[in-house]
Amino acid sequence: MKDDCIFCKIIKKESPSNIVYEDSNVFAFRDIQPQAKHHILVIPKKHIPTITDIESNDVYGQIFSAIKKIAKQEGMEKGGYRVCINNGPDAGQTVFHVHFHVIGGEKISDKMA
Ligand code: DGP
Repeated sequence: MKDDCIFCKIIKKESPSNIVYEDSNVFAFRDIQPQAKHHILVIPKKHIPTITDIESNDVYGQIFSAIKKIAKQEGMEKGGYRVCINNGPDAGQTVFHVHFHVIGGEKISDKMA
């Protein structure tokens, strides 16, 4: 945990969030600026700044297992959804605690950039 990280504060419930899912390694909550009907941020509980800093592939397994459950829970399984990561400042990463955007619940733009 990093004291000045907003997502660490959200995990610790020191800052409020709309929680969608939680297990021992993964936390998920609704994005404050949704880009579609459903826009959920799925994050490792461990503070890792960027995907470049991920040292164990276990993190990806834990995250994608959670995403699969969340998609079912949110009713996005059938229609599909987008999973994206902004990695680093050029890609628009603004919060330096790894987060996977899960976006769907409606037809979304096919533009990736
Ligand atoms: P990115 O640009 O990929 O780093 O995305 C950061 C996302 O995090 C952005 O879509 C807005 C969201 N966000 C930032 N601060 C908060 C917060 O305090 N609460 C919630 N729910 N979302 C936040």
